[in-house]
Amino acid sequence: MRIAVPREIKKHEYRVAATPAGVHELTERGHDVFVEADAGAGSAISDEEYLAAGAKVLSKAEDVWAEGELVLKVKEPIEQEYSLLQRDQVLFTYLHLAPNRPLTDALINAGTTSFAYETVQLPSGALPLLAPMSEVAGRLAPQVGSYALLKPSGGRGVLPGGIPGVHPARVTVIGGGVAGINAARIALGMGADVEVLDTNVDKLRQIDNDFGGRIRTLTSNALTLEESILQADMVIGAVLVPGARAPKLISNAQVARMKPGSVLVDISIDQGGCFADSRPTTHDDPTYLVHDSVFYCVANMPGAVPRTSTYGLTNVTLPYALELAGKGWRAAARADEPLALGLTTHQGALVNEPVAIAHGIEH
Ligand code: PYR
Repeated sequence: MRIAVPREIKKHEYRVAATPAGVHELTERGHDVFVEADAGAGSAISDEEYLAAGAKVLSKAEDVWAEGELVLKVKEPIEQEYSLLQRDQVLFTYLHLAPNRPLTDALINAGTTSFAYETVQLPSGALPLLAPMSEVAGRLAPQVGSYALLKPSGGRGVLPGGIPGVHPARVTVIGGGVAGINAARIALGMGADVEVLDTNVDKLRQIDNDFGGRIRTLTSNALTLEESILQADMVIGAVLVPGARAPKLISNAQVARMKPGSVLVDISIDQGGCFADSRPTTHDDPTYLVHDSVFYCVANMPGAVPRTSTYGLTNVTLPYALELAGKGWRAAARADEPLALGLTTHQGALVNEPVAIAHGIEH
């Protein structure tokens, strides 16, 4: 099969969808791999490494896309890429369509067969192609949140770990999934006073066990959540309903009552965000004020640590890419139910239920 790996062009997106080792695996199995020049540069991978692994390196994005029976990407296509989508093409990437009607329409109109990384789901409910990026975003959240907490950044001027004799920062993590646990772990490591809320008591039990009670756990409901965020210096939103829009858990009126200079980091922003006032931002202008609180809503947080993220992501996507390339998408999806759950659009139809519901489209 002919496989295309374009360079990512979303703002400050430096990841790439295949490493030289991945290209080597694909070419060893007889596939032709076309990588756009400089696609790996942001992740410190050179064109020479791809060439040595058996790829053909092409300089123009249009030529790379045109070659691809299977296109491997990291981020959802942005507007400039809509015209490159083809009917007889399988696109394998993050899509996050629930909050993105223009891309949903572009995929439907182009007739592209698309599989979304974020809805590939194991019978346990785990999301194997989202997990490593949830780990990255979760671990990064207290780091960027701490920077936003600095007074010169507009924050409250609180050191996460405090010092002897002075309180540490209070950090509320909403959601005890992969992103939430990783956020809590790093916030705890910084010395903060950390509380995790989730509606699933089993998850809270696990966190309590894993951290020996050093992270407080609370069953989430509207009142408990409000009490927690009103005490917090930093709130990290890490809630996810696979494929669907994130629920809005903190209102504008509640933000008005939060501590001045408090920081809210919305890891759920790719799925529309879990705070009422969240709107996507970029790495070069990551924050904005709502009342006196600082919102951080960068939609591709892992893009800031591309070397780690590229390897973390491709470790888990490669086995699926090998299946898609080796068997063709129909046979691969028939043989692998988790992969089948990633199928999102096909020949002008939207086949993912949560996305269809989010847009009120028949499926
Ligand atoms: C990202 O890592 O950017 C996702 O979209 C999950």
